[in-house]
Amino acid sequence: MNSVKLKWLNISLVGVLPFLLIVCFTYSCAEKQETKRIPIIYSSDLFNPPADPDDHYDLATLFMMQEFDVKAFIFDVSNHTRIADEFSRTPDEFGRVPLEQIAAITGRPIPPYSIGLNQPLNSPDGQAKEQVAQFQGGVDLILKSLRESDEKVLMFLVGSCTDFAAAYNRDPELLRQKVSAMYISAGNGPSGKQDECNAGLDPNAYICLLKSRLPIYWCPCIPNGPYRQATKEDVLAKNDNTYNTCFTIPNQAECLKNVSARLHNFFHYAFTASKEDPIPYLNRTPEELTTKEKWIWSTPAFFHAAGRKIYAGLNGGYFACSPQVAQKLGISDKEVEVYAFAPIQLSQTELEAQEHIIQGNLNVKESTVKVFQYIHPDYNEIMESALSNILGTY
Ligand SMILES: [Ca+2]
Repeated sequence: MNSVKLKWLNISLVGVLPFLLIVCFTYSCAEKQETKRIPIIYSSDLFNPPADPDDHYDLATLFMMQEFDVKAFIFDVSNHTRIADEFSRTPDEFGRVPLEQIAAITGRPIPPYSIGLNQPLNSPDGQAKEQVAQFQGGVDLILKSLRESDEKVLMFLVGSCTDFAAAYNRDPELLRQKVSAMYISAGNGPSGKQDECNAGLDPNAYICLLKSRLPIYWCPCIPNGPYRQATKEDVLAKNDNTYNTCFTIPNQAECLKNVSARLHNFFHYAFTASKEDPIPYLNRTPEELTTKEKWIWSTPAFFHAAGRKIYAGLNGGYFACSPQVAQKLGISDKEVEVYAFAPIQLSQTELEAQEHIIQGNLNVKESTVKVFQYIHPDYNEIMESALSNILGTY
């Protein structure tokens, strides 16, 4: 077996980071000011009823953050349309309903949306043009949105990598010119087997994006090995288990206790898999939410992309806000370093490629790929508080 290292020397110019665009975001709705918003293309395995309502938390967070302007929304259906069994979803179950609900709650326009590819790429450079027309709309929308944008666009994926990778493979130069940053919530961290759900849905697409030399912010979801979070001991040891974004909400009703009635009902609709008319449902009298635990992954990617920092509140809890808002709140001196992104050089032998294994070298000063790492032992508690507070602003 040829074991020549296929190095992805991800060292090149990194585009102007989008969070440099951020100015003066204000914390309360009443204080909203006109700001230059960051154009976003978002890909999510959002379903109604949800496969996992973590995507509803992500959707709500995305739309509550005034820094973002969602220009295109891709329904990643790759995990639920491949096999004709009880897990299959029909087109009316794709994420249109929660998207319309959250737009109604936040007063944001419903962005253009489309359904993505339903089969994985045949190879890391696959374009997926052979897939049926019904599932081509997502890639087409990505390319159209980028072509029509006068400025660079930030891309988030919180499901499979399929649509972003197919778009890249069809027009790599367009993405090089127009993508300011791409946040990839997938994988298992710097080295070893990449069998996490989002990475595993399309290993070719995942590898394609990591080696693309686009400005990638890699947000692995879980460590290697048994399904778990990093522990405080891992954080203190700064080991490989800390290179992932996972945190848990121990009690969802508690986390959501300060949200508006309409946002409460948005979550209630999802948690109960309601079939009622979705927009009028937002105005009903709130009923109790589940107290079950929930695992969450993408929140820090949103905060980082918006240029927000994390601060301890004057009366407890933690807030993710811009330095300008922190100054207004009188908490500028209470910034807490909770996570960081580190440059990483990735490589893979042909044998490793067959086994979905990658090797990461963190001992580099620069790379187009930057990997997320927990650096605070109280990461879980801090992130849960910051999420609760941001959702509580609507
Ligand atoms: Ca997801």
